[in-house]
Amino acid sequence: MFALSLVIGLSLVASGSAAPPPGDGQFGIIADATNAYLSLAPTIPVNVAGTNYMDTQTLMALLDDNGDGTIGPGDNPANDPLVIDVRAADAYTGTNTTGMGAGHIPGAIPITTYTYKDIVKPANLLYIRQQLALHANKTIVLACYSGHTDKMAEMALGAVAEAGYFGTPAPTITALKWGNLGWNSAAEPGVLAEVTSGSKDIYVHTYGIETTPHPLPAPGAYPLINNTTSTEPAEITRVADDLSEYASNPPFIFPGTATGQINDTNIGNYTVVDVRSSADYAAGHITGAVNIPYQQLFAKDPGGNYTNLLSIDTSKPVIVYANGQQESNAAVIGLNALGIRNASAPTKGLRYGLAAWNYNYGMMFQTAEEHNYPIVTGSAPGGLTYSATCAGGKPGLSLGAPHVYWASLSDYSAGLLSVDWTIGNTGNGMAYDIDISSSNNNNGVTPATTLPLTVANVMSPGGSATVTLKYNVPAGVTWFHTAMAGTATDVCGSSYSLP
Ligand SMILES: [Ca+2]
Ligand SMILES: [Ca+2]
Repeated sequence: MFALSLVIGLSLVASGSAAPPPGDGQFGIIADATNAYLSLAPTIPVNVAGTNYMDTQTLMALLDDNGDGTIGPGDNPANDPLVIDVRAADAYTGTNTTGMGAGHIPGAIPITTYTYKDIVKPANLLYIRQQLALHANKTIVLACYSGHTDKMAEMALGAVAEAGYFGTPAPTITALKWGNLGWNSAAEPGVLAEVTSGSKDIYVHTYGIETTPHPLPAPGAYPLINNTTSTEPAEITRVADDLSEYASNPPFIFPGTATGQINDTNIGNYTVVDVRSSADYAAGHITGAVNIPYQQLFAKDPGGNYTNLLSIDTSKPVIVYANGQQESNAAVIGLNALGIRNASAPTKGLRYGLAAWNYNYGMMFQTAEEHNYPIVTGSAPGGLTYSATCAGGKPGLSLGAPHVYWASLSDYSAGLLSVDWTIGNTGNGMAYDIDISSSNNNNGVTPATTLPLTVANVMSPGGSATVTLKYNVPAGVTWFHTAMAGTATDVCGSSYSLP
């Protein structure tokens, strides 16, 4: 809890000031955070080249330090990363009855809403901060079914982290290669079964490939990104990526001839972006596709402009593809977050990548690196406990001089007083989830605004946010004393109170 109080004199009467114009610069903030995250991604020399993965053997070695094949007694928790399972609840608990999940990696936590799409919602981020605080190894490994949807969660969380959400240094954020399928085939037998059985044919085509290069068109205008009035880079990025997780769902479009699918004859209705390397593009690409390698998508040109992003023709629906689907799943999060999409259709990836478009040109459905590492069932993380000390900086909340006014003649007649409060973070650590929970006043004044009232989801040191509270002021009252109480959390996920 924090408590803030001031005396309000009603002699001060003024009109409300307009909010500052939002939106300027939000594009650059989101693009830079996304690019910063992609620039961290190590190269892994397999069919997910250029994307950021931890393979299952590496994770097993971290969890099973003594190499006895089990995870628990005798192993050292100090180097364990925070594993976040982003599958549905029944896959995590092992109660799924249709064969899409038999349990989870020991120690892995579920996010509270059990969907990768909600990874950057405040409630999940609080849980992640609390859990990360317990881990000495500040590495987050996201794990889904088969290593596809976790790439969407990874891009969103990674960009938010690079925008400063967790403070400095940002935690390392990666995804588990092949997800729970690679960890234990019993944990997710569905995905590869559908492509290694007779149903494989419905995913594999021999649609057109060409080697003719297509230059990028002239760059278009910057989309206006105006999702939040916050000036915090972490919050601007968080809101954009949170919206994109839903706008992009599902993140792919199937090749095929059914309604809503793409094929040889209708591909010209789309802007197709090949995000593989220039060498891969030169060797053969989808007819009409332009080429922007994945890790250059969000980069500035030497002149400081986002030429690659703006060169994507959004007058038609945009399709992004690579050899597999991992890169496109990640890319669509960043592209839709930035408004790089057709006005009536979100940007999508190609389901299973080039391999599904033309089997001869992709690297499709090769035997996954499957293991039978231990899994556990039930709703608990699996018996592993962590107890590192979180040593992040602490926020310090302050109350700025209020702006007091009657917002309208009708408010004046009703005795409804408006007060703009500016709440700042004067500490040396990030503040989160800042709410005003109650307002206590004398002279018969009561709060008219419903409390709790959210002040901000994220506030960096030196940052501030303004909220308006309205008060019922009885006739004849010329001054009153007001005290507010509120709550906030810190980078460790602990509740914070002012001294
Ligand atoms: Ca360990
Ligand atoms: Ca062991």
